[in-house]
Amino acid sequence: MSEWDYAATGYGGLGMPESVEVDPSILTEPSPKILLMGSRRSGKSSIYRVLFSKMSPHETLFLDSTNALEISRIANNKLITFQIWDFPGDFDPRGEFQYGDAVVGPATAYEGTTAVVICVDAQDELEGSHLQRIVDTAAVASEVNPNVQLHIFIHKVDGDLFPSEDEKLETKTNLHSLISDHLEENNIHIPFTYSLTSIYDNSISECFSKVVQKLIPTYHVLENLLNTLNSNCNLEKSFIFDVMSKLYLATDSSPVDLQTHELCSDMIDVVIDISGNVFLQP
Ligand SMILES: Nc1nc2c(ncn2[C@@H]2O[C@H](COP(=O)(O)OP(=O)(O)O)[C@@H](O)[C@H]2O)c(=O)[nH]1
Ligand SMILES: [Mg+2]
Repeated sequence: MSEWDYAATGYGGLGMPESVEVDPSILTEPSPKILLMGSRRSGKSSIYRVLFSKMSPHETLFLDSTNALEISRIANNKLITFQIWDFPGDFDPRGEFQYGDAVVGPATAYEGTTAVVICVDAQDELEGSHLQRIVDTAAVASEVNPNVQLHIFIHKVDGDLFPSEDEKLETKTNLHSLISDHLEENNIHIPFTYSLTSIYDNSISECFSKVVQKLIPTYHVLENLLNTLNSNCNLEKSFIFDVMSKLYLATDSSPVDLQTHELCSDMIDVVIDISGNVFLQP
């Protein structure tokens, strides 16, 4: 299999088995990690499966809950090479946990190039215990690794509860101040990014792209190259996409609007469909 082939191990690519195989050798690999944390049913596994195993959003309704840590390798190309750690909801961020026969502690989880994505269910009340878990995660992650990147996904901003952008922005403002006040009270001064996400639209792909971009050491070089490309070729906007996951790895320095991103994403599907048909012709 070439480095450009889809290779999310544990799934063996585009299949949808029930669980991801345990492979303790993954713990010693130096690749960057994205840790998916957050309360039970907040949507962590759905995000992973929609983005990386091509599960349709509606199929996630039938996902079993995750009982133990699941780690998958994503290795689509040289820039998109990382591990995704999908945690069970009741995980204690300060404690040790079992991965196969290995016991993994915070030092292993948060060390190296690591992004922590904490999912918060926007359709549910944020309970005190969940708020405390966010604070504990931030505290222990930054103790172990001051360079850890922390992201809050205010997730499930779709359906009847969010008929317009106004409701989404109001929820974001409320949760942002609730979480940052709580961090402040606990003397934790670490920057978080806050994003509004849903698996039912392009927002999850857009926001996850930004998480991945921060793990790419050459991101600013790519950004500058795209700026030069735009001015030399008179382009309005340019992206570098990973075709398999449809995440964008880089874009020029002008702001991204969701519609342009969505259009590019749809065009990738068209190109894949057409090229599939062309190459399948005898
Ligand atoms: N409305 C809505 N439901 C979602 C979204 N993401 C996940 N879900 C649902 O949330 C439930 C729990 O998802 P799951 O991924 O198992 O949560 P986990 O326990 O955090 O891994 C499932 O029924 C999903 O269909 C979303 O963006 N919007
Ligand atoms: Mg899960």
